[in-house]
Amino acid sequence: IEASIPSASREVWQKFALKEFVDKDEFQQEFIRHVETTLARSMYNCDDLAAYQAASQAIRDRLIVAWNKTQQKHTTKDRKRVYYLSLEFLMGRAMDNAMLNAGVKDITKQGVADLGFNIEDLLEQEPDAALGNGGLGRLAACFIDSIASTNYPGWGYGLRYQYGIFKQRIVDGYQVESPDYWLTFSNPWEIPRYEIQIDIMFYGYTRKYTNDDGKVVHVWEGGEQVQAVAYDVPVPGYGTETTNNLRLWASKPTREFDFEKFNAGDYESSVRESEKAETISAVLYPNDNFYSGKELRLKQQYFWVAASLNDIVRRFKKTHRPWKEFPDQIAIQLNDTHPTLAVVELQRILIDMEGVQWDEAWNIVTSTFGYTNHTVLPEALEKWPVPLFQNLLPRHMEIIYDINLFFLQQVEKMFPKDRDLLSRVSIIEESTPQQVRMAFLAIIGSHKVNGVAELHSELIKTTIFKDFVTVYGPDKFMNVTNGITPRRWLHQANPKLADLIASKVGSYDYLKDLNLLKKIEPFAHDSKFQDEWVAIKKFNKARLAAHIKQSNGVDVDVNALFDVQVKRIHEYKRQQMNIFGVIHRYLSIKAMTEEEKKEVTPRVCIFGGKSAPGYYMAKTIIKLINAVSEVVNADADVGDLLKVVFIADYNVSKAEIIIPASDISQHISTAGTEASGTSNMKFVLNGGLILGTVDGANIEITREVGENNIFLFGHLAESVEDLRHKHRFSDVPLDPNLAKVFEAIESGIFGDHSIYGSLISSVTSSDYYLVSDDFQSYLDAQKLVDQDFKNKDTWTSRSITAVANMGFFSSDRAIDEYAESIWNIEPITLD
Ligand code: NTF
Repeated sequence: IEASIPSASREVWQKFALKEFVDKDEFQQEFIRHVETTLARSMYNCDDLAAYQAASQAIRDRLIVAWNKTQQKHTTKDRKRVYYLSLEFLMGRAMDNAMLNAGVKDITKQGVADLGFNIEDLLEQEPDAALGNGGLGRLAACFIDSIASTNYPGWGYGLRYQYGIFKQRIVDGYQVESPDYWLTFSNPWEIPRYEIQIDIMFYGYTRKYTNDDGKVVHVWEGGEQVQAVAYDVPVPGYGTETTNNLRLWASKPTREFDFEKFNAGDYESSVRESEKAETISAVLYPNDNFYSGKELRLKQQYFWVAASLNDIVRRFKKTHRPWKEFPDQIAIQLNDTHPTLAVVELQRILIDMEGVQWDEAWNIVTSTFGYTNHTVLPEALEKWPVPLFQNLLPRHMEIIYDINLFFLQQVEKMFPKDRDLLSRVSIIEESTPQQVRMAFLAIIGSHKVNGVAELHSELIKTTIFKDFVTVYGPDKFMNVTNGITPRRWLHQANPKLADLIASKVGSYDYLKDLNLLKKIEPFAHDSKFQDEWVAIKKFNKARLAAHIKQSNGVDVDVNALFDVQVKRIHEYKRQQMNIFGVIHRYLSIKAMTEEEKKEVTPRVCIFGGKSAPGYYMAKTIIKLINAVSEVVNADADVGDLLKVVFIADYNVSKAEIIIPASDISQHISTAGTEASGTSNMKFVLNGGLILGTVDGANIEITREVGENNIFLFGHLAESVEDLRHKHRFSDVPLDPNLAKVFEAIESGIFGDHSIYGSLISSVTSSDYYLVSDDFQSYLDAQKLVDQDFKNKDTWTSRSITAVANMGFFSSDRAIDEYAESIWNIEPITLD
């Protein structure tokens, strides 16, 4: 308020208020101004990189004007906001998206062309903002796009990692990681807020005393201090002025860093200490669906949560409302258990700093938070050892004990003498050492818990969170099926298909109301429409083929069936089953006569994805794919009937090229293990069909597009436990086709077979992921794919019908569901 300009001076401000560029001329003016001032260059010294920077500065300015208007509006309207806390935001590139959402793509494209540049080349200059591992991080990115596009007041809070997910190279068939230092050139898409600095404390000790009013007061003192600095990333909505905020925190040394050492003349070690502060937000942990229990990770979590809550609480206090109104103004969504400390931190702020009574505070806390679970895999569930926790966050540990005590007392009252139940639902696991179960804390601290697809939301109620359904009843648990933003995953990735669809829908309105896709269904059998549809798929395949030629040196035939599996490499996602299937196909072709070969549907099997650096089995799978690729692609007997390609360094930008080019994509997790999957939705939205298991969102995709338009196979989730049990307690014979595949590997045709020993024995011994059990069913489904692909017209009509029925999978729909049933917020449109 003190910084507000007195009314007498406002006239001048208003006279020169910034305007967004509206046409090509104005864009070019801005572009040149940025080349000459921001970049201190000229027309004699402007390469693609400089041109990208100037163009993005011009677009960024535009976003900032809209951002300012939005924030002012939201502050004045003073309505409830949502804060989406996610340790990952896998944003990808910003420029194309900003142009599309702001509606300036055409003028920018023309504008740079006149100035001597090609927009495509400029877009290629931008590094991906790869601040996430996989589905969870990309979901957060789609969600903030949808929150802005549907005009909800909402912010994202995350960490500004200096190093995003590592870059992957393939050397001698193996994954090699190198750091992703994405901030080499200044990042035009962020606004540093050096004035927003928040002190964050770690370690130290707690003590309590009784104050003059006879109240017990808890204090947390001593320990290490670092500072959180805010960086704001504007998030433009599509076809609306609404531009929301993604606030990312970076850690910096506090100004008073180690004064003692400094004064004692130990300058060097004092500076070294201060540098340690920056390591907190330096690097993204590269694990997907895996918990690794590192102290620095817990530090990241607390650092981010404490900074975000301090910010949220500060904003709330400016409104001078009573504390009990906090949940009427604020909803906070926990993206997985990573931000669960926020529950404890808010309780601590309320009781220790603001003097609110425990019960009132706890009411406020639980009304504020919602928790989304994204996995049932036991190895992914966060459990922090009590000693580590206690040492880093002593006051939080005390509060957790109290939360647990009150919770267990409540359970005890409802189910007297059920000691077993008490120990099963306790936040503290009685192991050595004891562990803090973060998911349990998140459930107890939230008013709603949701899974991310129907099957998954049922599974959490009957397996990992069963006892909590007993305690709270079923209404606390719900489903919100994931979604994807059609702006990036249709218009941006596949502009030609977006245009063709618009020509039948009558406008691009379907990008805001994806159910309008239904309007193309009547054209599923229209031969002219089919021809255009096929031509676009071919164009996209040629674009990918060119990429493959450049990166892998392999020629692939665009008329072949493009079969794609791109996602993080994980045993549960079963890339091993895919490559075993490829080997089976290779052996079959090798055994064919020339006459028989004429009947084969030519295929290009495309793989991509990163393995966690410490995940031995996943790395072995990558090695096998590359070994098979080398042999198959060089085999003259096979020629164009089969090619195998591993595309290195799969990321958001590569996904935008790969996904529109698929005929078939594989989503083949062991039933019950893939919570939802979201790339399955992206592939179908781009006219590819799915080969998949009855798992995650595949089930709902089947319901929407019809079972004729998807290839399903494999055992159902309900049989998985029995099958695993059988493997443990009796000899289950190996699938005979799989046995032949293993023989081939062991014969050494793909090189040193000892490399693959553990991969094979994991199937032959326990087969936890049921590769052998599902193998025949998988081969049968593949055979059907081969046959059906020959019938071009039917295939194309299935592709069109599938796309027409994908409306449900817009992340706009998912966000509306969260807004309505968890956050209780409403859109605010700018007048
Ligand atoms: C992932 N979970 C799931 O494995 C995917 O199935 C799902 O689509 C995405 O979340 C988004 O909901 C995780 O990454 C995590 F962290 F929970 F393991």
